[in-house]
Amino acid sequence: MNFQNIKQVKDAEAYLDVAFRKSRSKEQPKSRLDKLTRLRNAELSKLDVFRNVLVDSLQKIIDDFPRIKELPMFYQDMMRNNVDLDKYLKSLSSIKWVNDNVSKLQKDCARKIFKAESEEVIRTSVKGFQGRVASMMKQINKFLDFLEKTRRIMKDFPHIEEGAFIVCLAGFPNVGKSTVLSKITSSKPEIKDYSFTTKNLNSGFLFAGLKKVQIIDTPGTLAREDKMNVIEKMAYLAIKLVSNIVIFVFDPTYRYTFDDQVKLFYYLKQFDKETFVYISKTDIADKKNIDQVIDFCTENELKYISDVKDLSTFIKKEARKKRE
Ligand SMILES: Nc1nc2c(ncn2[C@@H]2O[C@H](COP(=O)(O)OP(=O)(O)OP(=O)(O)O)[C@@H](O)[C@H]2O)c(=O)[nH]1
Ligand SMILES: [Mg+2]
Repeated sequence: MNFQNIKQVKDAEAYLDVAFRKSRSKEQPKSRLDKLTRLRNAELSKLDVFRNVLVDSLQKIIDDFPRIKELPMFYQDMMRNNVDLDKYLKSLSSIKWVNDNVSKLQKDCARKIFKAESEEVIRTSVKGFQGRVASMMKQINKFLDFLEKTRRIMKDFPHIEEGAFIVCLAGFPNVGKSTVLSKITSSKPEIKDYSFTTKNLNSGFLFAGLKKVQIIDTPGTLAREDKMNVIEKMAYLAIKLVSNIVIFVFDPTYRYTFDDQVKLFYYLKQFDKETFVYISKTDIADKKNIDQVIDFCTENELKYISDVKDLSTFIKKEARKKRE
């Protein structure tokens, strides 16, 4: 899925401006018809262009935004997690409402123009039509604005590569997940020495032979089910719905305690994914802390790795295994 192709949603005035401009610039063929007939023809064709331009651009918005139920489960949950879905549906149906009405009003107006026996009737009919359309567009401005905000959220949803072997990096904030991603793929995530640097799902790729491997760097989470925020939920969705394996990044410098990290490790077990431990920051951590993490892994028969090159090799091996 790639939501980056959804076009920017503009405000009501912008759509009206384009429709007016294009209808005004519609050239009228020279003719020897009388003045009233010429005006009638001119207004009818302008009306047509106006309707077509407006309805087409609004329809593009409706077509661009996906129907939730048609999305893969991961994106359905991402939408539920990040977007007010009632308002989303209401926004799209309000645009459809305008489109249906513009077409209806245009037909009514065209009928009046056909029958009109004076220039004044033609002009007032057109004005009345334009006034109604402008007022409907004004009514949906808040929905257009909402959809534009939604588009900006959706465009940051990660693209999940179909058929790829998906690895999620999980763990507490600041443990070094994004650092791992930057070292084993060409991705350049933001890396900072404070917690909650990553606020979205970053991802990068590597190859295990011909098999594509997608590494997803999730935001740090805190193993607190009751107070989970939207960003933490996003991390869990990726683990639960798209990952083949999880690499739990364990930080032995203990900015977050050993016990807390173990608690999170067990919390992630609920997603029932094969989980391996990567011990980060072995260059600066106390040896006794590193040993404590190693002991924990050994006691629980967990595969652990503490060198980033070994991690990359291990992931490739797992990806190849899944293909067989
Ligand atoms: N010395 C050393 N520092 C590291 C290592 N891995 C990460 N760091 C540092 O730890 C800090 C946090 O690293 P990040 O990779 O941003 O951590 P994160 O887990 O992605 O953090 P969040 O996005 O907040 O969850 C940064 O200052 C990194 O430079 C490591 O192996 N050795
Ligand atoms: Mg990060």
